[in-house]
Amino acid sequence: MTANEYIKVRFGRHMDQCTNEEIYIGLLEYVKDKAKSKEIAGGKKKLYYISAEFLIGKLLSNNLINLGIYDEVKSELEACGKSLAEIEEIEVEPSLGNGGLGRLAACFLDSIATLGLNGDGVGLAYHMGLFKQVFRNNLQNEEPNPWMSEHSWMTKTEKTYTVDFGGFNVTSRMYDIDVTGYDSVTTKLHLFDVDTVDESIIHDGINFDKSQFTKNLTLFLYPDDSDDNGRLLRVYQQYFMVSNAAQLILDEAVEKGSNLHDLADYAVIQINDTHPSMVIPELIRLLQIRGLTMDEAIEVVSKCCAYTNHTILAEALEKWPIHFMMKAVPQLMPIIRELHNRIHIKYNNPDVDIIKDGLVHMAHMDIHYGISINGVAALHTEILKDTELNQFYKLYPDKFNNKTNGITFRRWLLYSNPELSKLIEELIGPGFKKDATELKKLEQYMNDDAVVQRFLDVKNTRKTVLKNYLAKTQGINIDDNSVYDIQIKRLHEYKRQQMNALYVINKYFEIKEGKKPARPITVIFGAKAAPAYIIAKDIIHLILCLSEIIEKDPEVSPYLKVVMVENYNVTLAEKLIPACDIHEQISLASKEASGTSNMKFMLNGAVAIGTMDGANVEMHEFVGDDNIFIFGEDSDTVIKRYADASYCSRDYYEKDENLKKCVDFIVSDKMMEVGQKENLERLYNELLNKDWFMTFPDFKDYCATKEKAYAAFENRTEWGRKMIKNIANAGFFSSDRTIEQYNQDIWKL
Ligand code: 26W
Repeated sequence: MTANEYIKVRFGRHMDQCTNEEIYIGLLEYVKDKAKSKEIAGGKKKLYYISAEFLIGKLLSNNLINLGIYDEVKSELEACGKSLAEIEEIEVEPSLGNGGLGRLAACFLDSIATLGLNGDGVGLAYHMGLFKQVFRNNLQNEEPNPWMSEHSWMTKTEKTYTVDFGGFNVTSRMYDIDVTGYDSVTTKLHLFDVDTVDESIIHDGINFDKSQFTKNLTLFLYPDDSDDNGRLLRVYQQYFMVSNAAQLILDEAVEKGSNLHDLADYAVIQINDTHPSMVIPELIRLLQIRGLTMDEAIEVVSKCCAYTNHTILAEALEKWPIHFMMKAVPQLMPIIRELHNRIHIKYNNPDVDIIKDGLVHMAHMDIHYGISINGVAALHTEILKDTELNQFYKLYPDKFNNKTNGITFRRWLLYSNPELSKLIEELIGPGFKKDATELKKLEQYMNDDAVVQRFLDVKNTRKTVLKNYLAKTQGINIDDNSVYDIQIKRLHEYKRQQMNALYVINKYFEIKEGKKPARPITVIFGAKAAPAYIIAKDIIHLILCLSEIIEKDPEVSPYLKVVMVENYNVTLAEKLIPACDIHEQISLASKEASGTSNMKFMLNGAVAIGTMDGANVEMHEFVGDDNIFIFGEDSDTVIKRYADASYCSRDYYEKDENLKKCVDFIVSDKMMEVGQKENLERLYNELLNKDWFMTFPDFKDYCATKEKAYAAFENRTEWGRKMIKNIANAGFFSSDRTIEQYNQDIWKL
């Protein structure tokens, strides 16, 4: 049955007589049916990828591509005078993630299904997901972001479990989303929810009663954790997630014939950061209930679990107070104590204890009672081994391994950039769609100026697409002849959006002083700040104020524009990345575990300005000095400076006239006219007295390197060669490669 025929049966009308909403609903159901008829991945052993985030993005086009019916449906729509792009606008993006970690989980699911591996995702069905970002008076406001509706990709299942908390229990329900592999089998994303969740307890933006756990359990992703009730709710959420996962894992294993002593032959569990770590004691608890001794249960579980670390920031390594655990999940504490005691006796080393100073160190539990611990880029894994987790590395050198992140090329090339995809296919054939390393063949065209011009043409096409999209959706007008310089990622001081903003101030002064750039510059930011992260919100305020000042200044606005897109999400990323000329990967060396937008940009022919951090290091290795703009201090220098506590931002400020001028501008009269005194002064003082992520030492080199990049951009043919070099070497960063490595080294499916 074609989509057209399906819709005719469903609505009793031909497609051209249907509204866009009806067509969307029709296509959703049509695709869900098609997915159901595909073969489901099978096999004795199954991977459970447990994650608090799955930033899956819109699914209609993605599924059409993976099921091989994208062109067919697109033509059917066009024949009725409809466009797929318009229909897609009806779909609401589920915001079930913050950033990299959640998007990585989504890319991994795509690759797992595409490679035909037997692996499912397990997470939570947050009703509101992450907040929706709205700008008012140059400030971020947070609003609820509802995405569930009667017509959604989730399918209600009959599976329900009882989850016990201290003093009460809830009944969960499992919802499934089919994960369509590209020309392959399907797998599942299982999202758990409770019927008692009550959206009506939300008031004033995203506030709600944090103590009513049955009503708020799956209401929001990462509810505000600035107070104890918010933090406690996180524990409830995490336990709810893993208790459901553990019950599902045991049920499925038993169904396939496991006697539970041999669970490791049936299940392997990837713990995505520490949010699902309680799955370890929960499985041990459930196995004991099902008849295993404590010794047996610990031994079995220790063979099933693997942990991925996604950050070296100390504050993100979760440690839960014992009194939280006693309140929310008292049944786990005796088990965690037992796990702790065994380690304490065995190693007699407080550094590797699980319980310390009344806190349960989740990562420590994962490392002792798991088969593997991995970092997400080569440098990151080395830093874990050498410093952050060195004590553990000494105990278990064989457990440590690296799995450099990757991205799915289906979404980030075939779908997001069909023009580029088509050009590549014309040049090297379709093989790259299944084997990303074939992109390397593009290097043979680097000296063919006619081909180089075609890559530049594709980029220009995509720049115009972005221009039109931003005009239509956000009322923002950009000049598509300008250079697009883009930084999109969670707002965090270590990612150093503030350094980019300081550069904008520097450029503003230069233009004021008559030094005009060769071509207009459009600096684009996209970022949400965690609601309780004050300085991050101040940085957003700074950027929005700069945008307004520059826009209103006729001397500067023809040459410089600052754009902060509202409510940055996957859908916006899909438009921004193909259009980008220069992308900013300017984290303080040693702090960005990997970064994954850097890979998406590279694949789409943008050139990076970056520090030697995260996966940038590997990108640099592939493309060489001429095709990436590296600047700043290296991770050894930074780590040393933290260790000897020798950094004083004021010294840099006082010695560097230009830096001082830019920093002072934050609290200038001009800024005060459009901004809030309190926010701007707070940010100014933070930089001057702390600058914990060391923007000042890198500032000068950063400015000089940006000038170099902008100058290089003016030699269009040479720039085109850089673009091709980047695309040709992006193959390594396919998540298919990453997943193959996980499977070979850890999962062994
Ligand atoms: C306190 C709980 C917590 C802490 C950190 C929740 C969520 C986070 C982040 C959102 C974690 C995250 O997204 N990390 C990113 O993971 C990516 C995938 O591995 C990496 O590419 C990024 O470098 C890393 O910041």
